[in-house]
Amino acid sequence: MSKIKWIKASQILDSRGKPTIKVKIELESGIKAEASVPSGASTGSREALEMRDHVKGIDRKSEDYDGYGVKKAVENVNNEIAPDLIGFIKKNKLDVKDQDKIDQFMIALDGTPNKSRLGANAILGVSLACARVAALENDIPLYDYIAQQDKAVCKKYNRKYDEKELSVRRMPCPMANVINGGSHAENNVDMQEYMVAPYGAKDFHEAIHMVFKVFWRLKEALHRDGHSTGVGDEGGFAPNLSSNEEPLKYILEAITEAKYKAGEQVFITMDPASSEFYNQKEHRFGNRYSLSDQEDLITSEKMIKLYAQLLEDYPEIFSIEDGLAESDWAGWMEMNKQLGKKIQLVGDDLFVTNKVILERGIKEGSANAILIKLNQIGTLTETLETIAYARENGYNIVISHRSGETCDPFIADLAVGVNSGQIKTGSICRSERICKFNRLLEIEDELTDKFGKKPPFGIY
Ligand code: 2PG
Ligand code: MG
Repeated sequence: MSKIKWIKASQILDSRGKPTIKVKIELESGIKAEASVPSGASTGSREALEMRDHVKGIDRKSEDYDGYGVKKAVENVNNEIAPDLIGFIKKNKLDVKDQDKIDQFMIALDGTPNKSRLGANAILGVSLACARVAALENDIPLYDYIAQQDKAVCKKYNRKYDEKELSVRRMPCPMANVINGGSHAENNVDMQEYMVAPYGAKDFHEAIHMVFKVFWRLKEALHRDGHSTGVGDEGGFAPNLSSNEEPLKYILEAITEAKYKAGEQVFITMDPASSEFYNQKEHRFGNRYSLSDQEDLITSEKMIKLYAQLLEDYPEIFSIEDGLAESDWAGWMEMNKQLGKKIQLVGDDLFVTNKVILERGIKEGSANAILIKLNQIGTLTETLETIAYARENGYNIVISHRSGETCDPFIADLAVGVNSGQIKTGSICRSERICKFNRLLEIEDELTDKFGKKPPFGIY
């Protein structure tokens, strides 16, 4: 394995037109790779720090890119991380496939608990570029390289590793976000994501075809009723609707029109992203959630009741993510007690891909699944550590994009590499979402050619 020749970061734009980081890397063998970092809008407050150039106290509009620039993070890669990491690798006779040591070095170099000195975006760009170039140098697909790293992480941290299941690559079922609301769209729907998930598909190709059918039948239904079919940040439609329940009616209609059995072949999943409509300061007897179709602010108990009612009315709902806010730990415990046996309850803002925070959730019985976003924690190794811990504790894993994306399909390989069984990467619209689906279609073909049969699909 050859040594790293150079690492170089630059500022590019994400799918919202806001700056983000791209990192390029070249090995002495001449092999090159690159990785780009995504960015969230409804971010959890405990996420690792995404470094932006905004100077506190200065009017944003007077700054380059309204203060959203990532030049400081780029400089941190080019002036500090790159030279120091290359020196560290040389000195310790390591090479680029020592992912764990590379990531641990950057964590120590940063020296803060949330990567706030160098920026999680700077560190993650380097971490992912190293993984990709190491896979290329080894001449193996990125998903196989990630699977090797997964196994190594399990060994290092003494986590359970199911050889039989994890040595065979599995395709994830997509959760496709066909109606966007909340902070991902300019409409009046409070809840952020209404998704379709074809868990009943036999393989990934069929799953995408099912999503296609439902997406287009949905567009026709919305158009028929005079609703806008313009799309939101993640490529789902973003119409103004009369309630937070109406998207479910439309999706159900679209599934039926597409000639699929809802709740058997195609399911509904939701991400209300409720931290976004949770009022930290409001007290009034614990009434803190504000939904525009409710008369007043409501309590966690009332929120749970609303979900329980939705599940009665729409038994096709398979999964709810961030049904309660990131700080509402007591509410989560109660929600999991009441609903956790019936559906998948996914912690996103609640856990922020952080193993230490997940430990609390597991102790308290907060949820039964975790959303995994690389940039919430900031290195590949830490992400794999959280996945291994979640898996060992019987949690379902959902690999996720961010609402601000690039055309880097890294998460497609990550989902296959760790056999997550599920991936959330937007609707089948907008290239930054489609490129992940296209990569997964390609991976399924590759695995089918290699083994002479389709790989397993979905949750195991
Ligand atoms: C979420 C994500 C991705 P964001 O809440 O799950 O859909 O949104 O990247 O804006 O945090
Ligand atoms: Mg979420």
